[in-house]
Amino acid sequence: MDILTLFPEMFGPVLGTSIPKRAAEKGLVSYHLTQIRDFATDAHLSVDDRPFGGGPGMVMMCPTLFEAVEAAEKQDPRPATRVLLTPQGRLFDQDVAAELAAKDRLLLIAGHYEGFDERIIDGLSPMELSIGDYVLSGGELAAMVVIDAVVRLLPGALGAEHGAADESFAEGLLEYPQYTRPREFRGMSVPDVLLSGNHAAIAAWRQQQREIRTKQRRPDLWQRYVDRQKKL
Ligand code: 6GU
Repeated sequence: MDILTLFPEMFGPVLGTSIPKRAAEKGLVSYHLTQIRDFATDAHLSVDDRPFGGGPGMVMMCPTLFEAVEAAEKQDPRPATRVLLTPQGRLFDQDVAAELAAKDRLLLIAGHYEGFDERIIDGLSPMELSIGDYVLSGGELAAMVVIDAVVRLLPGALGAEHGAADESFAEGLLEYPQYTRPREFRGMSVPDVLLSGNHAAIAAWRQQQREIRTKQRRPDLWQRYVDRQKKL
């Protein structure tokens, strides 16, 4: 997996912790960071400039980014699926994560500043992804969100006891409430059914809780779930 960024130092702690770190240690993925500024072509090492036509902010320039992408892609003969992080992109969700997890090789481009010269989109034809309807200072955090969600779907990334298949969103429903010791805490107790040892009753309760929660909290997900069930 290639990551092109002006702030490679932001990625170290995330890729070096927890599941992303373990996945790399297991050889399921490797991370190659490219500093976009290393490919600046002018004396000032410019990566961005003022927008033609005026307006606020700075725009990521074509030459540096094209050079960086081409240099990174040359390091590996497999063609890369290019992903550009931008609030203009398709909304990232679990389905997109699964789609990306199935790709041979990913190349993520995290920009900073107001935006990208449109010829970056036209010339590199990346998949454009947004992680939600809010504004971040740059694509770096978004790239890390995408990496984490994708890497944990790689076969073997999670322990055998914990598959990614039966998680929230995999089936389109939110998770059921969880409890652990102690049975009684500050006057709050654990639902009796979970202590009953009746596995069928527990499964039924959990499914009911998932449905109630999804209906109440995420009517959008509930509608999609109902529509999917109808088709099956
Ligand atoms: Cl991908 N980039 C930026 N800059 N802001 C965002 C985003 C991406 N997704 C949501 N907000």
